[in-house]
Amino acid sequence: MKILLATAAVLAIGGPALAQQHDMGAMAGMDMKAPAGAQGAGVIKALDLKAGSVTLQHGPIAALKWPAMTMAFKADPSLLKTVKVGQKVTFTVKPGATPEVIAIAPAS
Ligand SMILES: [Cu+2]
Repeated sequence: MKILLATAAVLAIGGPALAQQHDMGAMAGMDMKAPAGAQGAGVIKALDLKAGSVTLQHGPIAALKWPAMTMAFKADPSLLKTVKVGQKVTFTVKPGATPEVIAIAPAS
């Protein structure tokens, strides 16, 4: 009987511990993706869904050491269907030779 109780206790502890490990694995995956994007906020000045570009008047992006400016970014046209010119947005930039907006959403 004592052995059965001990086994039950191990299983009870083991359940949440395994769940925690799983969460930590997911977080590790997110950490690996983090350097690929920097968060910014700004206003949409122009959209070109055919060319796949968005012009943003954005605030400073500390993670990239960018000052505030107005510039055009590459963006997947499907991302740009959810926003419009004049709208305040938050966005994620993947820096590079041609900086790309990889996520964009109306600012709440
Ligand atoms: Cu810029």
